[in-house]
Amino acid sequence: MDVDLFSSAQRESCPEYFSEHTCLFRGGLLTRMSDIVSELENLLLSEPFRRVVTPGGNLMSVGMSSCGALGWTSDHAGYRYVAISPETGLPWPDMPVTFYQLAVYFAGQAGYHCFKPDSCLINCYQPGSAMRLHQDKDETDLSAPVVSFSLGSAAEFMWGGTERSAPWRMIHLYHGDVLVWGGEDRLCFHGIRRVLPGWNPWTGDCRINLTFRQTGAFNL
Ligand code: MD3
Ligand code: FE
Repeated sequence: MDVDLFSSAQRESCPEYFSEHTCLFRGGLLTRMSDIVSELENLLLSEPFRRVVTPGGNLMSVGMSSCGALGWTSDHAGYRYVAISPETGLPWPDMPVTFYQLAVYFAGQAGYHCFKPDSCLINCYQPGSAMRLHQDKDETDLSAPVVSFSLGSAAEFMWGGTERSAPWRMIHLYHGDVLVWGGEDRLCFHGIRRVLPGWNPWTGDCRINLTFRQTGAFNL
């Protein structure tokens, strides 16, 4: 049988493993970008990006929105998931079905077959914004993976170890990339060192990142 290893379909279905538990689907979203961006524009109308303060009192440079049953937030009292948006006083917008299906699809491709995300955090990085090295540990269910979608400007992603002081490697994340991580990598320190300058028709000069999580707050 003839197999064209260089067709885009083959490339998209071939992930790049950074470890046993973490893999990257380069350009995995490119064919679905117009659906994703129109869903995103629609939900940002009711839940626009807002900047939150850390428990230490620092205003984050990243703009945030959420959809799904729970949304991540932060204030002087701490980091947590809440069911009501502090911005609108209403439940977060529903997670668009296309988002849910794509996140479940890529989790499955990475070997995580029971992923049922109940939260999607949407981060907006303007030129100059960054996210310091941190661990994601506000979820109750740390056995579930996290799925991330990158849109727009490229970024320098720092991927460290389970100790803050461990060395980190840099991975560039580009428009359309999907990163899935779980298992023992779930508690790795990570961050965004910087967003590269650029412009594109989808996000202008920004980078938008969607992270899908199964918080463990519900039995889904
Ligand atoms: C974690 N967001 O929202 S997601 C966050 O690009 C967050 O907006 C970043 O960190 C962003 O909490 C990065 C991608 C990611 C990728 C690999 C990881 C997070 C990871 C590996 C281990 C732990
Ligand atoms: Fe994180």
